[in-house]
Amino acid sequence: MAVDYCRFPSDFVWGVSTAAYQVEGAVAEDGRGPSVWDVFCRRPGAIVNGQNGDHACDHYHLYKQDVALMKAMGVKAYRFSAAWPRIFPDGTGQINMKGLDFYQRLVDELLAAGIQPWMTLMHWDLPQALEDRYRGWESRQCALDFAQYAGCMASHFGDRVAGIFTMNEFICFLDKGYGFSDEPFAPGKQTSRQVLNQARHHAILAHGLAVQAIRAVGKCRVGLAENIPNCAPILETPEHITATRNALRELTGMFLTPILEGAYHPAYLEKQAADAPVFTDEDMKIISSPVDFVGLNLYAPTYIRHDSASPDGWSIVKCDEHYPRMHMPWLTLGPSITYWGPRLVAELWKVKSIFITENGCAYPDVPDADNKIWDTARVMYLQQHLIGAHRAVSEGYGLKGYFLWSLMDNFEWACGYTKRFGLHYVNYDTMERLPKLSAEFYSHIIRRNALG
Ligand code: GBH
Repeated sequence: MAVDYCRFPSDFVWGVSTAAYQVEGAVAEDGRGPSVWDVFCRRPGAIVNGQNGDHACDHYHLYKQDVALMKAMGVKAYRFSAAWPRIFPDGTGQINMKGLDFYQRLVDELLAAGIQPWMTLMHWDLPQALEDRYRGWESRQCALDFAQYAGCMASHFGDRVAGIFTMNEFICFLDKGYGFSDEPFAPGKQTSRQVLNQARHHAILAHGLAVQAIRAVGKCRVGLAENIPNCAPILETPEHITATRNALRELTGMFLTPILEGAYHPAYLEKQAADAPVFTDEDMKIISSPVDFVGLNLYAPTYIRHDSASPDGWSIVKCDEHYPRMHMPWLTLGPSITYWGPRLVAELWKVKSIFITENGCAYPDVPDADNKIWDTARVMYLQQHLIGAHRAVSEGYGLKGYFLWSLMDNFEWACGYTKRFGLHYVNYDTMERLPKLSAEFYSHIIRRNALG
């Protein structure tokens, strides 16, 4: 008799994730307004091969098929994002009912299939109107407008979705969009440290105001999805573990730390000095409005060691060019992050309910002569990360669910369609979806609710 290897609790949430701009397409349909990504993709050199999300996976039209793919795998939850410019084409003002209807149809389809809908409100596709009107997150008004959008979504979907994530990954629409990365993202502008820090403040304030707006409607659970630096100790000794905990708290000192503690990390304010954001005590109270859960997007490790020579007591151990990685320059392989992420967040901030909201990898998949994709490397990546997740569950660190990135290959931002993260291979000429070996692997795990 086979013995179960790493059994999960019966209510563990097995899900898959996507994001609006990466899968929907139909960018000019049913009254959707442009987002900063639509405009950024038009900029020469911004995206590999000059690609864009105009058609993406055509999920806007093929969503029924996509829900059927999830159902076939036995997936229990779908985390998708709503496109703000579909709901408010102008950023604010008049609701576009046709945009709202799309998400109602999608949610109908999910509920009919017995799949929990989880909605993200902001996965980087800010309405271009707000960039034009007041330079997006540079303006405090953006936080107020986001809260209004959040309240609107909660009133229409609050009693139909399992949970709402306000924001996905602050750094990607702030630092990377405001000139502080080698790989720029939309809106692709060059700003100063001070402008960036103030925009970061407005974005976490927007999160807090959105939590309050969603609570005011009173129907659903709310949290956020963040890509904290995935700190893991170089060895599991008490001193390296303590160093790692301190490192995480400081490295996310401008995002998750203030959200969960109500104050910026002192080292952040100190290091930014004259460029530090301007804020009030009242802002910090709003920012730290209690959340029901924290979502972690976990891909690649940041190794930390205890370092008595450093003023902080820790330092980062870099992965060099020989270190194993998947098909993205930054995607180094460190599967213990699915353990350390939940554990450190639970220890630092006493968070009781944690979700891994993204985990997955790119691989240059090619269908064979029989149209099969034997993505053994992705299966290996997932298998190893699920061992870490199981360890977090079994040691009681509040890990309630796992959303795999992604249901299918999709528009991988600045990399266009050249990077494939899906459990399903998408043929972009025909829009056909082919389940890869990894889809079968994930389905098997979900059905057994165990790793073996
Ligand atoms: C997720 O972001 C996104 O939520 C999702 O939309 C995306 O498709 C998926 O990952 C795969 O990329 O630029 O050198 O600072 C995680 C992406 C990767 C963003 C690491 C920040 C830091 C590398 N993160 N990246 S660098």
